[in-house]
Amino acid sequence: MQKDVKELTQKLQKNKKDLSIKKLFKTDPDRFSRFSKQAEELHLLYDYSRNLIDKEIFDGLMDIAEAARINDYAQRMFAGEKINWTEDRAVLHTALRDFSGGKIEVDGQDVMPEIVKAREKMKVFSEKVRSGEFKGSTGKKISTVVNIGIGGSDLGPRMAALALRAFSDGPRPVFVSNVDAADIIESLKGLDPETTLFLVASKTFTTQETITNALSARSWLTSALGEDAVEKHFVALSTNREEVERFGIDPENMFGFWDFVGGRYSLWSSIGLSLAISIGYENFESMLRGAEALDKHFLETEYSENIPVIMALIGFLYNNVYGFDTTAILPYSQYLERFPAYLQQGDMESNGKSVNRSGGPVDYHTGQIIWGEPGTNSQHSFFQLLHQGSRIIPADFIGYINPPERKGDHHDKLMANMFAQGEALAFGCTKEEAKKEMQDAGLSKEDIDMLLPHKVFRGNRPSSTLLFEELTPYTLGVLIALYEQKIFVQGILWDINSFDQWGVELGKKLASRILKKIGDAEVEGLDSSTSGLLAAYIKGKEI
Ligand code: G6Q
Repeated sequence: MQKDVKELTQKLQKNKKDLSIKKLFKTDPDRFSRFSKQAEELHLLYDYSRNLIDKEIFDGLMDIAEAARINDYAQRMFAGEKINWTEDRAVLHTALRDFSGGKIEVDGQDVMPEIVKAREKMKVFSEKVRSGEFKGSTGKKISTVVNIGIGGSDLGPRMAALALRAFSDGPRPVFVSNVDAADIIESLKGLDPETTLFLVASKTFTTQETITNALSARSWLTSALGEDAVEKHFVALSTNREEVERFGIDPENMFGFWDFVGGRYSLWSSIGLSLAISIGYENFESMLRGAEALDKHFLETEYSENIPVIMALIGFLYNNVYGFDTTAILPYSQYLERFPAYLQQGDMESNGKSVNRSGGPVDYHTGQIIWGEPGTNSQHSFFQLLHQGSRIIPADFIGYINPPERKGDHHDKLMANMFAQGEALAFGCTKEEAKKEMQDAGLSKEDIDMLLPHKVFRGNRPSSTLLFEELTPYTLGVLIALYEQKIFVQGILWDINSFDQWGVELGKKLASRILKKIGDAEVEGLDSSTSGLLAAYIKGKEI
């Protein structure tokens, strides 16, 4: 951490108090309005009143935000400065959702004209596929679009395509990512080569998993329709023209983006083409505009009213002052079923670092550990631990006042559960309350005595709630950008580079070394565990 951020954090650690959320609400009838924020332009109500904060802690967090000069760093990112210093790159996924008409320069070159051109190309192509003007090699309309990619080239479009399913009126999107053949085998089952379009999504176009899957898809297609069909059934989403051509895809059918768009931030680029084809370009653009609105809020709102800044600081407080280990992400929307998985990459790949800006080791925890599942299903699985486990796990609830479609009282029930869970976590159930409940139910004294300790909920478990007006492409854009900027702010607080990912390289390198050994049936030069496992694999392999 920068020196002054560290000192202010130590001050918070030293003055750490045993706050009771219940008492905080009792002593301050205005607590909800004090610690919540309605942002009309984002269609969002953010409630952070059920957290372990009081005015003094909140002010302490604001001092940290000031000391960290968050807005200065944000301005530098948005202006195209090369803030990803280990890769010597600008970080401009924000430019992809910029409709202001202004200039953004990287190395003295305005990047906006190229971005506008790329958006136009996506628009024209997605409309052609949707209308049937673009046809497969045998003249048939495309009915299924298969996105082949992994990591940032998969998680974003997959999550968003699921989230916006209710808006899909185009070809069905399918996603293949795992190098496990099961993924492509099962995904291709029942598909018709004549009406299937493959989007090979890979920034580098060298990723083992993606190229392996793309080659299998290619042979599936050509064995049915012949070599010439490739041109009409394969499109590339990439920055690597040479490799795309080498694969046999016409560069005309390549949708580019740039080095300044990190993989896990690339949904806003041509990597989102499967989504644009599925929901239509207008809806896709609306998602970009939602993200743009969030960016504007982030850049122009004072820290004490700034939602991503507050979210980041609360996460920082739990991580670095209270020492809570993990954070649960709990969308009360089936549409957001992949959102926690998406966010795991966004958050943990960005901030799972232990080397600071000056190249030295950090001596504090970085990176929130994120996990979660949609409610209400998760209530029937891990909520037990959230309510009565020995650890405190702060949670983010995400819900919508209006779902894309109402059916009976499903949504009221869903939301009642979400509100109730936050309430139960915060306020729990005292001994007296639990006893009275059992007495009212007519239980014997012995049973009450035996059950009582198990029926008590200590409460005081913090959570925040993001309540959106409705689930639309626009509000999905807001939600994703909100977490992106939260992650960015935390990277500044922890004084790390949130935009590289060297930590994923070693495993890849070792896997390719081992793969060569499998081919050679040679197992020397490895540690005894790796060579033992490998020997067993080679011996038992059925060919
Ligand atoms: C994300 C990472 C990583 C990347 C995948 C796929 O920030 O860089 O998840 O997206 O490794 O890479 P390609 O798009 O190059 O295939």
